[in-house]
Amino acid sequence: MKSLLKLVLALIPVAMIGCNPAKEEEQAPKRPNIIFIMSDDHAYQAISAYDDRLIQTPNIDRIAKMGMLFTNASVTNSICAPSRATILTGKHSHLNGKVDNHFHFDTTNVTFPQLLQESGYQTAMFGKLHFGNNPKSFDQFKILPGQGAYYNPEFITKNEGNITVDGYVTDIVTDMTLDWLQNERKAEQPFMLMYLHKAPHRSWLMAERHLEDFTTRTFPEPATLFDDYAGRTSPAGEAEMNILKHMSWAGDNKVFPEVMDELGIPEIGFDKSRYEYEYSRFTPSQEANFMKAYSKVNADFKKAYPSMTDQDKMKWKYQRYMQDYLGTIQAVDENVGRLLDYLEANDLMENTIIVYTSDQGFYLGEHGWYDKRFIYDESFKTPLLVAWPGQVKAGTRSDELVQNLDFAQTFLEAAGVQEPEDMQGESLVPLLTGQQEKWTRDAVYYHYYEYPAEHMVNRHYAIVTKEYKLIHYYYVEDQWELIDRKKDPMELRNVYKDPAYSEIREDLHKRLEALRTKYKDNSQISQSYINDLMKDASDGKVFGVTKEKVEAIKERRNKIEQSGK
Ligand code: SGN
Ligand code: CA
Repeated sequence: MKSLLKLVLALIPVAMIGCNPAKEEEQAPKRPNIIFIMSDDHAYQAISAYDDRLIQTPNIDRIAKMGMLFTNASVTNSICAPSRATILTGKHSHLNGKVDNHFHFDTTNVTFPQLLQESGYQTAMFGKLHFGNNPKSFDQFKILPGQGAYYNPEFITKNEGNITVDGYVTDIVTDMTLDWLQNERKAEQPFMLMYLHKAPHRSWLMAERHLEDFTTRTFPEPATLFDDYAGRTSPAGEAEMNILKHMSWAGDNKVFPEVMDELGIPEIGFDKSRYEYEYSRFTPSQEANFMKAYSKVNADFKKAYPSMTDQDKMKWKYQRYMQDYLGTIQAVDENVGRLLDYLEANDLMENTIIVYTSDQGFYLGEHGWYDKRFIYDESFKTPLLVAWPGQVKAGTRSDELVQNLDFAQTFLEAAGVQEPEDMQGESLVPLLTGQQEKWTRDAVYYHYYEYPAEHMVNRHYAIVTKEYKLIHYYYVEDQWELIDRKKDPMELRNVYKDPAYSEIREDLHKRLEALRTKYKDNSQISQSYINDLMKDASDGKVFGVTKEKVEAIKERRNKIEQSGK
């Protein structure tokens, strides 16, 4: 029945040819437009619809007010390009092949925009893709090369070659989006628009208009800012994403190099080429505004630094981090507001699905961290807000275990297009439209691969239920973690060896194996993805991975192999 409906809907554009459009509209349901808004590294802790302790995001919150907010949305692999590949293909990383940021996306993959375009949708993409190649099946695109830049950024475009646009990236991506809606959108076709922000990605350069306000704000600290990583297996303590130990004083915290020299502060965690790429792009007047705002910050820091303890430094860096990170989000929120206003003013709200999400979550000082990659909640989960006026009840919430894996099938079902059999997600349409009883998922699967790499987060895979996480750290480790999500929401205690959990542990092991079978993952496939990254790391081609680190990894690998695991 469902397939028949899909077939009928899919045939609509063909059937419409030569028909009286007015009559047609009366007879056939109009296929919805789809606007997919995604930011880069936007933590749900930094959206006021989830948590209003850090920032107010009234415009993003409008989407939640109009529709549904998901409290348990997660990603299958918490890193940028792999998340995007999963979104587009509806497949886990090991099947679409994009397991890390390092290698290019395989464009022979079938993607949902391709299927929508073939079925009569007009498609457009603006902003960050990060694939190493161009998006396929888009009628229009203007994308940032790689990570892109915050100021006066370059774009790779479908029709104009490579261009550089003056201004601030979040505003520009929105200008391009609105311009497309106004001037290129075809009224006779439904559209699928991907509006993809670079912000709030590192190195957190906010718009000039927010500098004064945000560089003087103070934010509450998370309870686990001083986590000592005891109580878990070794990967948490080995990761290089601690705010005090790894966040760069200059590139991230905006301490002027001359101040660092004067105070004798050695730089840490610093990718000089990225810093230069971002900071060399300012116009003189942009630079002057930056200097003005950060001169005050630097002057205060210079006075305070000599008497600062490590604890004080951590607190100071956390505040600096939050000021800049949240400053970039203020512009995202304003620009989402511009888009929503446009849709309202142009009668486009009624038949449009609007999604707001991030490519993954992010640590805002929890566990002392920034960045993502781990399966602990702040980076495993991701914000997800969906409006679809007329279909989704306003102001609703869902705590179901949904994933970025589900978008492709959700959009295909909404558009009445048959999903390919090998897609691995589940359409969210039942949850969105109040048919909760059709949703049966009780666990999700996760697999992170990018190691060795910047931040040095070990490879791991896991099963997550509403109550537990069972995590296997493998490759340079062979360690298991069991987290009781209800009793230990801050995820500080591994209870894997606690006899009180033995039955739960055994049950989760079985369910994890069943999930790996269901999703067609196994250790042979993982192994096939290990060698290429290790080779590039050995050749010095992976940022943050020194020769010494490679040697240490090889040694640990030998031990594991000798033990037969
Ligand atoms: C850059 C960042 C890292 C970040 C990766 C991946 N360093 O390399 O901190 O983990 O991107 O981010 S930076 O100094 O260059 O900003 S992702 O969102 O693209 O996956
Ligand atoms: Ca990201």
